Amino acid sequence: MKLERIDLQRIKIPLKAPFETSMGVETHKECILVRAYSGEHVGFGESVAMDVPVYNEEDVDTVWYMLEKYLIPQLFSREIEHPDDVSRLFSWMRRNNMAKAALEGAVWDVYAKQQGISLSQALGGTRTAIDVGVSIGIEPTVEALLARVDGFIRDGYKKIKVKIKPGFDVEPIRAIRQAFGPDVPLMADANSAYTLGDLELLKKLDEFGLMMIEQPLAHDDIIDHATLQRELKTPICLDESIHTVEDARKAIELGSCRIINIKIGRVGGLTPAKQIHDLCQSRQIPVWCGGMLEAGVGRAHNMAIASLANFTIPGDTSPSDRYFAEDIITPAIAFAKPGVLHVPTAPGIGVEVNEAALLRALVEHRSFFANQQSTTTHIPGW
Ligand code: OSB
Ligand code: MG
Repeated sequence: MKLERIDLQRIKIPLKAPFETSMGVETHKECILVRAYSGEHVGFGESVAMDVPVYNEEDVDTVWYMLEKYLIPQLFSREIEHPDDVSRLFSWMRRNNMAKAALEGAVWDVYAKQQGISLSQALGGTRTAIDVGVSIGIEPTVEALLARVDGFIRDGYKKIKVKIKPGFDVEPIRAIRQAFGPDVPLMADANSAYTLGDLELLKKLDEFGLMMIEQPLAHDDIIDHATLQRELKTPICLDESIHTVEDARKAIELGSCRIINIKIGRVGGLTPAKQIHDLCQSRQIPVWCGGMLEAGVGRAHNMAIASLANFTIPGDTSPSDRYFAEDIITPAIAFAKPGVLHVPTAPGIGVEVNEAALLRALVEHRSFFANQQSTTTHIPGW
């Protein structure tokens, strides 16, 4: 496969409502769309880095920089046989997984379009429909949170995830259980807000029968999580701590978690995401697809990976209208029936970019051409 041109488009769209976590508050979705041109086909990718580096080390500008300086020139320098080659090609670069994933995802899409198959099929997905949950940010009051939960339960979401932080944890979880009963599939995500010093408090959450607690401890920890998991009945799910298939293997072997949240961007692309899925499947660790408040292109990629067999837990990949008044794809991603999305079957990501909506969101655009390489960047080993 030869790529002739790559476009980067920085976009910014308002969120319907602010999204607060223990890391901060988001009011807009800002990201980079990638278009990869090969022959008559165009593949799309979307970077999931946030506007500030609070979730991982990347932000929107570092993604642009890494793409422009290293990753695009390197992709132009080689003909690739298969999208699996891309993450291998980029493996010399430490981290910057979201930058790598944005470009790798666009190559996967163009590859699937060339083959005339859906991205789900190209990845070996077996599900035609996926169950989805919702991730609810920290609300100003417990009452406001209960109103949100009520609405999402009525909408049919298959998993309710609530963000917690010190001072907003046991009380809101207890209130949800009291209001909606023990059967609501409920979990909490702490985004690394606690330490082992909070053990007694975290143990209190055991009484609420949560599906799991996501990333309670430090973003770079798997040791203390293993200690904590031994003390808790509630399964721990790791998010921030898992960047590679090796991270996943070590966390599983240490007993740091019983579930893994897979985010394509966090792990550097669809190929590594699939590898982590396969490892977890072989170790009987269920996985689910996390979210980064993606716009439609990233959301379509998430649906494709979530169609793999071991994605047995509903993911955070809610429909477009949970986040945006206007998404940048058409048709917007919507429930086929309450709590269920149909995996697109058209070639590639199976959704079209709504160019008019994209122009309304566009902040910056740049095209790179394979035959106009001016860079002399030295890439080790290349
Ligand atoms: O920890 O899963 C997380 C959003 C941004 C950064 C980190 C996380 C999240 C979410 C939102 O929980 C998931 C979504 O609805 O996309
Ligand atoms: Mg999380």
